[in-house]
Amino acid sequence: MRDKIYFITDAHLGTGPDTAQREHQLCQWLESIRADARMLFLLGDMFDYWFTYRYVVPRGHIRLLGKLAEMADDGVELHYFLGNHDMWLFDYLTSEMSITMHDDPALMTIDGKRFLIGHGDGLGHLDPHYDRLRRIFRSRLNQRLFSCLPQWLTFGIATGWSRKSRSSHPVESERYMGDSREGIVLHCRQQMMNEPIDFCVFGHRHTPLSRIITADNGRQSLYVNVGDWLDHRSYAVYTHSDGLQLCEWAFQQR
Ligand SMILES: [Mn+2]
Repeated sequence: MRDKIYFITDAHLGTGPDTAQREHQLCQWLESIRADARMLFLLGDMFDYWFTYRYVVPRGHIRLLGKLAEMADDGVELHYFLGNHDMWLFDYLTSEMSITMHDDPALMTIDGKRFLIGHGDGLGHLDPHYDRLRRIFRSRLNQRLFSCLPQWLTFGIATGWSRKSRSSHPVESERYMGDSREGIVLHCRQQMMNEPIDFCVFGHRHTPLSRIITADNGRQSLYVNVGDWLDHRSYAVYTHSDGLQLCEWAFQQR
């Protein structure tokens, strides 16, 4: 029966020596949920870099794309929240496999529960430098200009940038810094002031986490960070009977 809602995030396909293996395992996991998935939420940065041009798309990732297309054809409702590495997907996944794209976090009612779902970058406005960068990257005019540059150049810039941003991230950023210092949690707690939210589900932090968060007005919500498919092979699943569970995929061939 199709009654489960799955969340997956941050596979960063295209980077690291094990990228082909990660993609293969991701496809195995997708195959394992295919029969009981009602909805699948991809929370962003599934690709380490992507830019959809008007007539061409980047090489690679065809197994994942094929599997997602199969699932869409099976009737699974697919949603993609743009990450900071793949915000230039534009309408590609929508036109190929009817995936609903989300530029920003969204509040959705599923099974009578209120879900706040998103990737998670730039939330809480803790870093003005990043806010500026995000505006530049998301500007339609800049995107149009970027698409006019030769592709060998733009892919060189983007993959170099991506490698640099990863190596400059200190290990401490893995640690949970507390409810008032995590941008995503700050954002969730602000939203909870406006209305009750049952579940906040995000990615971007690369650290699986499930904890109750409390807004200043006393409202509580379950915050789940789905982790990543880079180091953790973690995912989240919601069912009516068990609520929202954070899981790690155990597979034989690892
Ligand atoms: Mn991210």
